[in-house]
Amino acid sequence: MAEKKSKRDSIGMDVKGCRTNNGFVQNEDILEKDPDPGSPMDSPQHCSVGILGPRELDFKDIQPYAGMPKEVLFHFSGQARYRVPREVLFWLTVAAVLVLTAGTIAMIAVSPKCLDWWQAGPMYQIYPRSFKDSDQDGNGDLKGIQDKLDYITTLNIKTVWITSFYKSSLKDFRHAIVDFREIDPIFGTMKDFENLVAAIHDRGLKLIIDFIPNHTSDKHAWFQWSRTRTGKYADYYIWHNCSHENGITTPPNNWLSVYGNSSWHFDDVRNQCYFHQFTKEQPDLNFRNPDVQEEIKEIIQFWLSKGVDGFSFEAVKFLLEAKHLRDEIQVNKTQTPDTVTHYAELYHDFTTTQVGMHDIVRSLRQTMDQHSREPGRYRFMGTEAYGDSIDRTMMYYGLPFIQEADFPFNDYLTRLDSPFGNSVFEVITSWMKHLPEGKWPNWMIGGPDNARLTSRLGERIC
Ligand SMILES: [Ca+2]
Ligand SMILES: [Ca+2]
Repeated sequence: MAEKKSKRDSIGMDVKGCRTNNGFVQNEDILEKDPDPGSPMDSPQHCSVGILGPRELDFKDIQPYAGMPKEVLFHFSGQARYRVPREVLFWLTVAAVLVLTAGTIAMIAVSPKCLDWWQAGPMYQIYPRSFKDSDQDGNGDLKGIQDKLDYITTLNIKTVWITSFYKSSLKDFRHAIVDFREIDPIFGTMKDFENLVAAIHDRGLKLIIDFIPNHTSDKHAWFQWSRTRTGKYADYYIWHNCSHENGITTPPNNWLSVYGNSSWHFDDVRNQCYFHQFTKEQPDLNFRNPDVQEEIKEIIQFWLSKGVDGFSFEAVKFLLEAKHLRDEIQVNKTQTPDTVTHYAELYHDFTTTQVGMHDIVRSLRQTMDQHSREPGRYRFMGTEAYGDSIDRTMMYYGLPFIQEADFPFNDYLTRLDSPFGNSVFEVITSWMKHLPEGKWPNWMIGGPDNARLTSRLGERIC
């Protein structure tokens, strides 16, 4: 036994002029042995340790032991009974790490995202003139909205949506804007607006506002400069030659205003006709002019810098008109052309949803995104295109890699004559069926164009 142990301890080592290396073997005999003070082996000596060649090794009858030299270790580690379990454990560990990593990525990918503020709660749209009058002058105003914020909060509303409050003429429910950067005096002052924004944010609410970029008031300074062909403003609106004799205008084509009759109006200052999709007091801006697009972008930035959290861009399908002036097609081909005066009597293939319109909407999105980069400051963008088909409406969500609106407002429920049972089911399933993957739906149940829900349906249902 002692012989075997000695052989084990000294294997692989060729001692030349120094002690045999016993490694970490717990050889009590060696540890307890008093060294001979006179022995030359007591003093440190330089010695050389040589490794015997493979042919000199003899592992017969040797078992693995703690502290074995590497030659012995290699000998045993290469044996199948040690190598195979070791490799199995290694590859199992690698596989486990890969599975865990893939599982984590998959869970993150399929988990629903946290809702953004514009998804987390209802929006409450306010037509300020009829909401609350804080100074009893007969007109609702911005201070009135501020007075009602606590009430709005109790409704669990998350977003306040205020319709047009810009300085305007009295035309078309104040949608004929004289100055996009001013508050109309009947609603208050810019200071009132800034106080309202602060009060809304103090309550953890968000604010979005209406904006109709398609047109201005004919009282707007741009139009006044345009009709006198002043500098760059000469091309800010859509002007065409037309004849005007004895008080009768012959327009360039048969295009009609949304409110009926010709969409061209003769201007005796410029001696040309200008185009208007809505009233004649609302001349259409020329969105094919880059300067006009830049002006609109700067107006959006102005209000975003005031703290507005988003926009609802209205009437966007009217932004562009065909450059050719071909007549639009009559719905009833047998109708005498002179009697076609109602908007519904033409197909509006040349005055709505023209090629390039969505490019403008995307540029509006880009402007919003420039102000969304700070954490928690995402700027919402909605679009409104009343009367569009469901397919066209869905286009405002954008394309898979080109975003437009966060959502186009879904007013189909408000259009129902009898919002009950199957008709409601069809509206909801139609929207969900056409909704692009990953996009967010919305359900308008009222707005400034409709009577209140309780008035339409009755208190018992609401
Ligand atoms: Ca008032
Ligand atoms: Ca237009």
